[in-house]
Formats: sequence, structure tokens, C-alpha cells
Amino acid sequence: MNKSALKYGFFLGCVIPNRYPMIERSIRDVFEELNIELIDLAGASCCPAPGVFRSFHILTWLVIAARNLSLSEELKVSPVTGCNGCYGTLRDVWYDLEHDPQLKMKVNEELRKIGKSYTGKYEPKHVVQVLYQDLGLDYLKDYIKYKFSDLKVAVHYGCHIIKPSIKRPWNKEYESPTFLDELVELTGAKSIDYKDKYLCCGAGGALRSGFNEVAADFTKEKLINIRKAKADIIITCCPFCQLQFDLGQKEVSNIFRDEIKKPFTIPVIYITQLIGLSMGIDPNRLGLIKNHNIKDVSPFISLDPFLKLIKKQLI
Ligand code: 9S8
Ligand code: 9S8
Ligand code: COM
Repeated sequence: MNKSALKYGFFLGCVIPNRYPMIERSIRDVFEELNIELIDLAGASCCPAPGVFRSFHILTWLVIAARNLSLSEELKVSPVTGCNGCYGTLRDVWYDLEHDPQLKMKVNEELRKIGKSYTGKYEPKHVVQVLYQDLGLDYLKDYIKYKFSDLKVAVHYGCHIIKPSIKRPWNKEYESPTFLDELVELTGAKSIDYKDKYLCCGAGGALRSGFNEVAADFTKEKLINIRKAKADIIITCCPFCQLQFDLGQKEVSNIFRDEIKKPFTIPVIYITQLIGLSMGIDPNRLGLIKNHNIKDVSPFISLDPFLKLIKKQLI
């Protein structure tokens, strides 16, 4: 297979364009460097979020997702997303409809009303899946220019990229997968072990919007464990987890200030920002920007300690 001729439909979802445009930038830059074509999916909507829409009305969830999937079918490519939640929806709907021809017919009846149809011919993918499975570590290693041997990383997978395992492509290694750690270690960084590494960040399933303090309690647990393991940064592969560790870290430091003593200040980086950096892409382009004080604009936790740490290693 000619790996540089790969093409995907780029499914953005809501959180990346609204809160973390640097994640989109870093995915586009890394893919461009790898000669992978990303085609914009004109007219795409919310996936819709698995932990929210599916809980209210399954047919609505199925039809909206199938409409999004039909957009990349029209372009004859697989959709790829950088969000675990969107991956959860697109992949679960794809799997569910492939295993239930009657349901697929029902969904298509609805789609027909807006002049769309859905076949299920194209497997929905995650950015991490494209890097790890479609390209592979062996292929990627030739693109790595800098190695960060002094960097200790706490990898956070999040939930929807690994569960439910039967609907995911990771060969049942869902209890303790290593694909994200392996991608991190490709950059020379060390993926450290920490307690409850595979625990939810706390944000998912509308917990963040519905019960912020309960979500923060989960996040606190993870942050305590990550700090104990002496990680320099947290790596995510989901913008919602990114938000929960970034903005949520401030919230945790505030809500639980008596319990945690010292506020948390661990920089949170998306996987393609780290990989892009080790490929030699300019940190500014990847959105690895210096701290700022603009209200309500990410990143909320300063990246300066991380930038200082890698500066020495970029020469
Ligand atoms: S879309 Fe609307 S809310 Fe969200 S980011 Fe990812 S999950 Fe799908
Ligand atoms: S973890 Fe549990 S549900 Fe989720 S994928 Fe992203 S947000 Fe954080
Ligand atoms: C989390 C998405 S990434 S949802 O809140 O579970 O829908």
C-alpha cells in the first residue's frame, strides 16, 4: 500500500473548533507532513455526542450520526476524528448498523427525507488509529527528527477510544492498551505508570455540564496520581479530556484547595502536538503557545514549563 496516498474525511466535532483550534492545527500539520490528505466534510454537524444524545433518543442519535457518515461516503473516504466522543458515536453507529440490517433500513428511511443515504462501506477512524494502524510505528519513525529523552509523560486514553472493546479495533487489549504509550515513546519521551491510568477524566457522559463537582472529583483523583508519578505533562487524544484536564485542573485546584494543598500546574498536550514537535514542526504552529491571560481562552494551564523543558532538547 502506498501510505502517502491515504485520504480521509476530517470530522471535527464541536470541542476542537470551539475550544482547542490548536488541536485541529496540529492534526492538519502532522498529516500534511506525512502526505495524508484530509478532506473537509462540508455540512457536518455535532456527531452527536454519545454520552448525551444516545441517552435521550437512540433513533435521533443514529440518524444524525449516519447523516455525518454519509458525507464522507459521498467522498468515498473513511472519516477520521481527533475526538474520542465523536469516535465513540461514529464507530458505534457504524458497528450497530452493520449488525442490524433492519435498523439500517429504518435509518435510511429517515435519511431519504433529506436526500441522503448510508451504506456503511467506510470504517470511521480516530487520528490515533490512523497513526498507529494505517501508518504504523515503523513508518512514522522515519519522520522523527527530535527525541525528548528528558520528558516524563502521563498518558490519558479516555473512555470512548477503547470501550466498548468489541466495537473498537484494538484486539481486545482494552483493559490495558499500549498504543498511545507507544506513540508517545516514539518521540523519545517516557510514558510513566500511574495509578488508575485508564480511569475516565470525569468529563464524559455530560457529567461535566451536569455535575461539575462530581466530574472534578474524578479529575482530582487522576491529578493526584499523576503528580505522585512525577509526570512533566499529560497527553490526551480527546479534546473533551483535554478541556477537563486543562480548565478542569483550575477548577480542581479551587474546589479541593484544602485537600490538595498545592494547586495543580501540569501542562496538557494533545498527541499530535507532541508528535508534530518531534517531527520538527514549529511549536507556535502547533499551538504550543506561551502563557496568556485572555479570559476563557485555552490553554488554561501554562505550557511554559513544558516549553522550557523541551527547548534544550530541540537543539
Ligand atoms: S461533537 Fe458535538 S459535542 Fe462533541 S466534540 Fe467530540 S463529541 Fe462529537
Ligand atoms: S474520558 Fe471518560 S468519557 Fe471521555 S473520552 Fe474524552 S472525555 Fe475524558
Ligand atoms: C465524551 C463525550 S468525549 S460524551 O460526553 O460521553 O458524550
